[in-house]
Amino acid sequence: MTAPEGCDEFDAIVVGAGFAGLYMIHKLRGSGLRVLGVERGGGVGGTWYWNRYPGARCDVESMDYSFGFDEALQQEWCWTERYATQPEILRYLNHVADRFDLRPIIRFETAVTEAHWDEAGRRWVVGTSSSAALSARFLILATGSLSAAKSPDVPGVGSFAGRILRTSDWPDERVDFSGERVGVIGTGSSAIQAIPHIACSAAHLTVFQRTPAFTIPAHNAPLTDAAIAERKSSYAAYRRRARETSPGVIWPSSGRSALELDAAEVRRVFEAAWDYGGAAFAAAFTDFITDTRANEMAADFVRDKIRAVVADPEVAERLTPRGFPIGSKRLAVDTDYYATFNRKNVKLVDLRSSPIDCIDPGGVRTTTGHVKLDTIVLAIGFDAMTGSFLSAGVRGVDGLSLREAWRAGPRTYLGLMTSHFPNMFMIAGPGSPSVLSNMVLSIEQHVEWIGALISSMFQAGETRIEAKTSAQDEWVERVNAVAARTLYMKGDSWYLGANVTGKPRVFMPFVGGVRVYREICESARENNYEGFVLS
Ligand code: NA7
Repeated sequence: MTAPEGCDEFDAIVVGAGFAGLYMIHKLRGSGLRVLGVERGGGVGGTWYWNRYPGARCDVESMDYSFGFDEALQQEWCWTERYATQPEILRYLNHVADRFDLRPIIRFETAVTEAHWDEAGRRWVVGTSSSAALSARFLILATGSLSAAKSPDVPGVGSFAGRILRTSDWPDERVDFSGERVGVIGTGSSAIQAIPHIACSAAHLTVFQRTPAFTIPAHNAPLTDAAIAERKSSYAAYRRRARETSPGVIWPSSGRSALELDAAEVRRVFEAAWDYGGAAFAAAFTDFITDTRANEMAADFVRDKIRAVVADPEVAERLTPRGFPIGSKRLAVDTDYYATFNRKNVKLVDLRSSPIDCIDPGGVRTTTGHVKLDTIVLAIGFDAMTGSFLSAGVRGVDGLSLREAWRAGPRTYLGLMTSHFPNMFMIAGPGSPSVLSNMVLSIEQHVEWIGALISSMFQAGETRIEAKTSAQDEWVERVNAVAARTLYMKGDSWYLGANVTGKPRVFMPFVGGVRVYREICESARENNYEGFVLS
């Protein structure tokens, strides 16, 4: 496919204006390139633009989950809480967009409908929902890992006479649940954050749970001036240290195997991790996600906590996760989740023992009864890590579609490029640390690597880069080999694509850690972009 005459031409088109897109646009424009951002939302924010449900919060601490690339930015912005709410993150991203004057080069409410590689012109020709075709030398998909919502796979969902809300596309205005009977379907991270809020405002809440999740209390609190000042006094050094860790955040850890200590010592370490709060619980012992016995100790500790918090032993039992390693499905971070089930207006329906038959006009019918509802909240998750890339309608060399190339699961080199798709980069793509790391830190690393490469290609007059199939094959094998040494393979998680019917079961993130990953990327660059063909 060639670019139609008169179409708008750019050096680079960046799809998405969340954390990844905003920084990529800023970076490329700073190198003197003509860049265009294309964003389907009406504003910046990406996942933080859409996921506006009550209680939405990041489960990485705010002073970590923010840009470190600009010292003035990180000094001037003041986070107010240990874990930032969705509105605060959205304010931050709007501030970033204004501070770097990015809005004028972003087309909002514009979805990419197709993108075809033009081999003769060595350009991408991009179709969008709102304008004539565009073309660019480089196409960068900054479309997010958790942005393509899973389609509702509950029979009869369209027949419901009441209101249906989705956590992944929440209305912009305040939603009033007062006096209502509300049902929430799903008990992943989004539901775990929303449920305590909805329970406080609805007359009655029914939670439909298929798989109970492990969740750790956030112990969220306002950030003190002293804590902010301390971090800011050496922010750059702190960020450097974070880049040397595995998850991209500095978490307290015993630095020991749980198997080395006696039961009382193990419990003391877990108690300290529980009191510290959040996903850092996974770092309490070094073998949390690699050793079955150590993992089971952690799981048992959390199960005891559930029993201690939930007053009704039967409800506690239904909320207790079993049958998969803790952490193999994403560890949730909550505020008052388990305690919410002590409220008189909250009921838990266990879909394992009474599955949903269908949704009908009046509510949800399970195999054991009917629950009348005014509003149903779907918190059923995402076609994670690949959905947003596949929905862009991308076709590479000889018209090969990305969907076809990834039919048996995503194949990338370093999570950055995929062979047969020249000049197309992904930010936080499958095969990179992405969702199993501090996303913002990983995004910065990708943007800087891609930015340096594109800029050097322009200087050298090079017009085409493609990942070698052999390098890609080796990388896919390595990603799988690292994952095979962990317990991640034993949970039916969205990391494995197991939440979407028919999706190939392939472990998608690189779990070797952000330090190792960065060193591999740096080494490829130093070796003349080893694994890529440049011309
Ligand atoms: P998740 O973590 O994928 O959770 C989705 C939840 O919805 C999970 O409990 C699912 O149960 C449940 N689900 C999905 N489909 C159905 C149907 N058809 N019937 C009943 N229950 C269903 O998505 P979230 O949005 O909560 O979180 C995604 C990430 O966003 C999160 O990890 C954070 O990083 C932010 P299942 O486990 O499949 O049995």
